Amino acid sequence: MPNTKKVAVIMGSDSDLPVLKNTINTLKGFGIEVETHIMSAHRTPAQACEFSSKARENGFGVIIAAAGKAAHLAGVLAAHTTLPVIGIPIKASTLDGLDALLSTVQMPKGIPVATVAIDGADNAAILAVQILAVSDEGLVKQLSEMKEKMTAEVVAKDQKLQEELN
Ligand code: RP5
Repeated sequence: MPNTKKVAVIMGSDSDLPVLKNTINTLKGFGIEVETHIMSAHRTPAQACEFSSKARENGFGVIIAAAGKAAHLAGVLAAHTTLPVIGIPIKASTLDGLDALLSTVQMPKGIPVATVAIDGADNAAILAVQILAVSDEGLVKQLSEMKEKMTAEVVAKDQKLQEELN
């Protein structure tokens, strides 16, 4: 059955957008419908909770949440939904994103957040596609093609290296 679910891309601030553009573009490359919002766990907590509480009935399959510093956005969204939530810790402070990584990944038992690398915009999108692909063979095909392309690129780079060195 083809995927009809949307992916929500939520960021804590417009300053996160440069990183999130990769997430949005990668999702769109797979033909996924994306809805993007700025919502903050701290500055607009009511809006964030309202969005997450209604996300499933509003047709979303996955929520991606990106935030920097004391990054509570992904956790707060996860607290209000049964949808899978993917967290992207953003490098936005003098601590180089380690603050956001720990805030996002160290969730208490019962409220998981699937946390990708600091600024891991592409992997967040690919993981969301893999979740939706559980019930969509078209997405499975696209993911397989992406992996085959990556493999071919690395093999070509290795061949070039051998030619240069030998
Ligand atoms: C976080 O604080 C945001 O997600 C952003 O990464 C960081 C800085 O936000 P601004 O001060 O640039 O709005 O909540």
